[in-house]
Amino acid sequence: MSKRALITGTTGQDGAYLAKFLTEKGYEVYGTYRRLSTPNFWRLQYLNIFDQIQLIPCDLLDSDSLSEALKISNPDEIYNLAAQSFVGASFEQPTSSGEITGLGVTRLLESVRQSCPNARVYQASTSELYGNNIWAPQTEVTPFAPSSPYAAAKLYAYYITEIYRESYGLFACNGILFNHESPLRGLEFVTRKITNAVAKIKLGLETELLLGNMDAKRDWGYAVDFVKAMWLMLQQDKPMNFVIATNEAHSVFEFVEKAFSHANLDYRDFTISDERFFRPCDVEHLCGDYSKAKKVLGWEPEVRFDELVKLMVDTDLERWTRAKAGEHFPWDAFNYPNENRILSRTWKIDR
Ligand code: NAP
Ligand code: F7E
Repeated sequence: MSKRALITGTTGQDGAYLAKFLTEKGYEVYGTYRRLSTPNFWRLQYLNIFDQIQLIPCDLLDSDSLSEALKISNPDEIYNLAAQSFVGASFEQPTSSGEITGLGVTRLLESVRQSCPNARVYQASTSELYGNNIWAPQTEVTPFAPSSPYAAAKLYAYYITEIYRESYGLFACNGILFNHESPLRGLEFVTRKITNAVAKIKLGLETELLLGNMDAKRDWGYAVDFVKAMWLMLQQDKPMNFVIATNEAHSVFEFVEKAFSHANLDYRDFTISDERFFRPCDVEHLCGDYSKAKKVLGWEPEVRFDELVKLMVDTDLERWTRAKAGEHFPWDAFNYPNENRILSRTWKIDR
């Protein structure tokens, strides 16, 4: 009999790639989605797996819907990927970010404890937990020092996962994943914001790219590599936490330079620093040591920084070329508003 997996947040970047990965492994895949005024299944459609996933309406704010999702799916494995995942937005909506990204995990774990305590749980933890601490590269034992409402909510989620493991014997793992990107990344995150802008500029559809802190360094990997590590964690004999990273840090500036130069453009002609895109508090340098994952899971990243930048630029160029030619296909950028028109209290305008 095939294994059953429940993915919360299957409409997001990782949820879509993980759903594809598990479907290919022969799993029966159930995915939760939120009721929105406009449906958001483009990633599942883009990967051509929409028809292979059983969709369940569910919200991390709503315990009943979580219990129902567990009852319907009766899962062997649960991947909790749902979250308000954008650090910038967590400064604008600190309370709801805490409710969803922090307390939402308790709602899920409590439902698991009550209705399917033998299911294995993956919790999407993050390198943002390390914040601006002084130790690098970061490992599973590096102290945490969160620097945003998002990171504080994820810290709570990390510890409640530990507590349910220790107190009730749940098989629950924290995957401490460093930034991972792809052509399915949301447009508000810096990598995709850059590659989408490069493609538009190259095709004459845009003239500038406004950015905030370009000195920040991140350890950027490829989402397709990273979802495999989530699955590996749940195949072990006992539940453990793992850092998943590439052990290379690059600045936003380096990403910009490489993305423009891949399209034969000079970033200096188009890139503008804009106060509005600086965060009230930013994490300056993250770099992960994935030795434990390599040793225990046999996991290593396959796609590195240069290849990642190129594949993201190439995909956005191809999409805008197809869109210009009048083609319709599942995609997000066509409807995305110009970010410059968004007003936010975290943006430093005339204060
Ligand atoms: P993402 O693209 O933003 O996807 C987040 C998912 O959560 C979406 O499906 C979203 O649904 C869903 N969601 C949001 N609020 C919800 C709620 N109240 N109830 C139920 N579902 C809700 O994020 P991602 O990049 O795939 O990341 C997956 C997880 O890994 C997140 O928990 C994130 O915090 C964590 N993480 C990500 C990274 C990274 O670099 N990508 C690194 C470390 C950890 P809608 O589509 O309806 O919005
Ligand atoms: O920012 C700087 C920004 O929003 C990266 C999430 O998946 O990874 C992600 O969080 C850096 C920051 O990702 C702009 O200030 C400059 O220093 O792409 P980001 P993030 O904040 O690292 C972690 C691991 C997660 O867990 C999260 O869920 O880029 N930056 N200028 C900018 N960032 C954005 N978004 N937009 C700019 O214009």
